[in-house]
Amino acid sequence: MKMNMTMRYILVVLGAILTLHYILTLTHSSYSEATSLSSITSHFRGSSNNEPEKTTPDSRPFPDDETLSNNGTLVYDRRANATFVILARNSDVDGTVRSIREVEDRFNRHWRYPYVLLNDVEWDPKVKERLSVLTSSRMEFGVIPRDDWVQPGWIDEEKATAGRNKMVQENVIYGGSVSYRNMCRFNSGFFFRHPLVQRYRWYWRIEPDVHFHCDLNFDPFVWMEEKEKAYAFTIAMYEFEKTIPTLWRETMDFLKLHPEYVAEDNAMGFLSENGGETYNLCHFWSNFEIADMDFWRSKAYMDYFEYLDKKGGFYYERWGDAPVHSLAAALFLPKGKIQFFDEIGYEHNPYTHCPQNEETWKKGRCSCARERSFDYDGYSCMSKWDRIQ
Ligand SMILES: Nc1nc2c(ncn2[C@@H]2O[C@H](COP(=O)(O)OP(=O)(O)OP(=O)(O)O)[C@@H](O)[C@H]2O)c(=O)[nH]1
Ligand SMILES: [Mg+2]
Repeated sequence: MKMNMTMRYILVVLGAILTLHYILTLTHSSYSEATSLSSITSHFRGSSNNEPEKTTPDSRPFPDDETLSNNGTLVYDRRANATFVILARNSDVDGTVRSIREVEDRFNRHWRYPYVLLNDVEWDPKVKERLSVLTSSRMEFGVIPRDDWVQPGWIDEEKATAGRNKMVQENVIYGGSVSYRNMCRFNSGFFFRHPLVQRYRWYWRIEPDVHFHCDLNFDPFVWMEEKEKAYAFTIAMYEFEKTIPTLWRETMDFLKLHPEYVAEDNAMGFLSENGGETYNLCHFWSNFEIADMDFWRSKAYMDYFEYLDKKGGFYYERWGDAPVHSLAAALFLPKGKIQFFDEIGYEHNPYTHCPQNEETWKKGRCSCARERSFDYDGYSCMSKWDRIQ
């Protein structure tokens, strides 16, 4: 009899609890969510790998036209397979710190794209430490294989020395430097094949001691991918003719061998005043580049680089990666795949590109003076770019 009373008591209490639970579930959605079976069991499963990475409010992009989808919600989870690439020496550490700090502040703290740093010698651990603290993004340090950097054995050293001496006499900047030539050849034909870079499709080249003057309110990698662009620049100018006396002729000879590589709607009008007979020396300033490495890895570009490399002009003359990249992009790509980014305020001593569009300049909170932008300086090639748009 006593057992029966106890049982009855327990059943009444249980019934009351269940009724209360049922009423709360119907009337309070937050109570219902908190006590649902899936919510309770998720505590034991741990967080799923498929969940999008949580971002702090601070790491979200600005809600502007580009980042808002049609229904007004933030779209910040689309990413490109992209990286920053920085070639630097250990002695460039302070300038590299300054560049990365600005990249982070103006853009990458929202997007968290990784960095690949490349060097022709081992990285100093102190340099790695100085650079790693600047970002929560992945940062990898690579050493360049020796054969991708040093002057190849088949270069005639006597001829190369004579070429350098001549340039020193003519006061050509870096005219006597072999390491500068190594750097130009590496940037022309090897950086995109480095094992640490190989896994990415898009890159943004950064140099030590450059400046980014504006907040970037959109992701240029995703934008370029969506618009099917392949190469982007902010500054275009004339090359020193003494560094590339035979580059145009060699390029035209290559095109005779491979007319199939020339794009139909190309940008020859940017490079030449006479339909290709002579080169006007205009090129994109390659210390800033955002580009699709599938282009550099294409058969057209690789054949072109191999052809130029065998001619030896990286050492007998002082061919820069800027004119080499520019000639290839302007001739092998339809001009619509090349993008001038007015939005990106950029400075590499002594020139600055500052957004000319006033709204862009304001929205980007730019620290550069619009009227001092290099765009229409006498030494700029922007007017040659404009005329083919
Ligand atoms: N590891 C390494 N990096 C180099 C070497 N020479 C140049 N670089 C890097 O290559 C890039 C281009 O070199 P710069 O010396 O800036 O050449 P530049 O931009 O034509 O000339 P500046 O007006 O002096 O900046 C920079 O990121 C340098 O840090 C080198 O010998 N070793
Ligand atoms: Mg530089």
